[in-house]
Amino acid sequence: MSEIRRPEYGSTLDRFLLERQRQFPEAKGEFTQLFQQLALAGKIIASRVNQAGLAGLLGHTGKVNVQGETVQKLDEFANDTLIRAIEGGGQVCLMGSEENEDPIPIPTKYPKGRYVLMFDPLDGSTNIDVNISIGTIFSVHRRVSEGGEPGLADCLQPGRSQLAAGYIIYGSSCMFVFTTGNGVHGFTLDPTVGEFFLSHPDIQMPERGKIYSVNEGNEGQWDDKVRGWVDWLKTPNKEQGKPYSARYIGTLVADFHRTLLKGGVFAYPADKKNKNGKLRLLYEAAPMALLAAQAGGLASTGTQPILDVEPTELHQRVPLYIGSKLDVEDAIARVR
Ligand code: FBP
Repeated sequence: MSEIRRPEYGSTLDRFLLERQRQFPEAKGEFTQLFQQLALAGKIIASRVNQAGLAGLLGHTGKVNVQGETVQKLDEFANDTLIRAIEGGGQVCLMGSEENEDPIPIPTKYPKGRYVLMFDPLDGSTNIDVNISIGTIFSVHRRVSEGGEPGLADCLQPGRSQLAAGYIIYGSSCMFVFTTGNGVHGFTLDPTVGEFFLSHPDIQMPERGKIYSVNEGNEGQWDDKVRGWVDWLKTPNKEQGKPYSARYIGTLVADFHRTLLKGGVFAYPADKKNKNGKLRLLYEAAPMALLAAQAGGLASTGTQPILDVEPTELHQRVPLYIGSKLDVEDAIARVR
């Protein structure tokens, strides 16, 4: 019987962050601490997601959030967990969440830091109760306002000025995937140890894929160009490696995670119902766009790079085309 090979454990998340920190002699460790708190929040949320059916955490709270969506119990739990994990650390001066209408101030009893944290506490709400992968998405900026209290302007920064972005996916395994502007790295949680270990160093997105991912149930709302582009992806063409295969999970984090590793294109176009698409710029599209760019991919609204969109509202939505560079370029050429 062949010997069971002990899994190769890469570096722990903490060790990886400390090694990165050493590359910046002026660093004070705030960034490292911020990531450690995000990881802690991720572990707590992962443990509740795993036991949701037993812990009475399935179903909704009866409340409706600023997006007009019914708030799921796990949405609320994840939101509270992130706020509590971050607010007392002293690295962040302001937060913005999908679940909160206004920016979230740091209680006066805690010190304020230099960073602004935007997050979608639990992405994929429609998949929570049916045991399909969901996730937490985050984006980190540096405070831009000087003196006094930080404000909305500190949240409304373009994607290109993100210092870091990432997500924690709660799926068949829990993974923490992020970039600090130096490549995209994936860590897998070993729940028996309670540690994230480096499992996917320096992820590179394939330049072209074979998968397209879009909610075709919205086809009736699309304009002719979007419909034409999706039909083109489905039309057999040997030279072009078509038709592409359809995959759609309905959780941005999960559809993006697959696209990051396997290539292809994910899209949530604008349509007659959602004039600006459905996904939110600051804590969904922009963080994913930074990850895509750092992994050699691309992200666009169809007319401009997501990273260049100047935000005007905390919860503004944008059309999103994201994935392999050549596939997104094909999309832009056809939907623009
Ligand atoms: P939230 O669950 O955080 O509100 O995110 C929106 C989302 O669920 C994305 O994860 C996903 O890509 C999209 O909406 C699915 O929308 P639809 O059900 O219209 O296809």
